[in-house]
Amino acid sequence: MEIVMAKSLLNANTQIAEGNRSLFDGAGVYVVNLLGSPGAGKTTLLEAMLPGIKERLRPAVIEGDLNTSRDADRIAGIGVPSVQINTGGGCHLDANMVMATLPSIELGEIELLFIENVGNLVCTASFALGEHLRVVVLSVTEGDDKVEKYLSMFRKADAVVLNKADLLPYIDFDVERVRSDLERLGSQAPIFRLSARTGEGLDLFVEWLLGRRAKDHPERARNRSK
Ligand SMILES: Nc1nc2c(ncn2[C@@H]2O[C@H](COP(=O)(O)OP(=O)(O)O)[C@@H](O)[C@H]2O)c(=O)[nH]1
Ligand SMILES: [Mg+2]
Repeated sequence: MEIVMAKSLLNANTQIAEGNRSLFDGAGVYVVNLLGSPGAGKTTLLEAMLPGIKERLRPAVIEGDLNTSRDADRIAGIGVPSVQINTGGGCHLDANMVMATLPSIELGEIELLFIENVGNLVCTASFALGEHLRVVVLSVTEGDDKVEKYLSMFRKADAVVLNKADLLPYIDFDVERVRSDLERLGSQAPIFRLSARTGEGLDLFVEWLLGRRAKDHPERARNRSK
């Protein structure tokens, strides 16, 4: 019984996510679901990337959090439109929450939308939001064994950001282990080793991200880029 209910819940979510995706596609908005543990550096990564990105495209951010609007405030602080979704304790965003937020975002005015999911490597993996790309942020302080432990999350990742690379000299973290664990999963996801704090390695990731947008939406990327 529980399994049947969980399945129909996920099916309903998938349908709403497909509706969101059509809206995004119709408006020419490329959407990135940013996932990872609490404290992995998702918001810091956005703060580091967005000043450069907004010189080239019009971005916006949906921030998912259990209770506060702290992350949305941080994004607004760098002059990028941001909307907060509070899940009221729920451990993941779902497509319905994103749909309910869309009236407060001018889709016609933006080209790139980041959705920072609730910090969690488990249930966030199961709920599509209508995104084009899934990026998992794994910080080196979390340990190099996480790919094997959170298979579903990493299997669905289109890219893995290994954040806090500035701390690598101080801790035991085997980057090759992450690479080989991903390969064993059959994942094609590129790994971007970077530091959102120092900016080391950030440009490569941003260029890859904007390149994926141009590849997935060639017409719109050409017509709507400034
Ligand atoms: N040393 C270091 N600290 C970082 C880096 N990125 C984020 N942090 C710190 O990690 C903590 C959590 O970052 P935050 O962006 O709020 O994580 P989130 O919960 O994933 O959004 C903060 O204290 C950040 O300053 C990094 O690249 N290097
Ligand atoms: Mg955050």
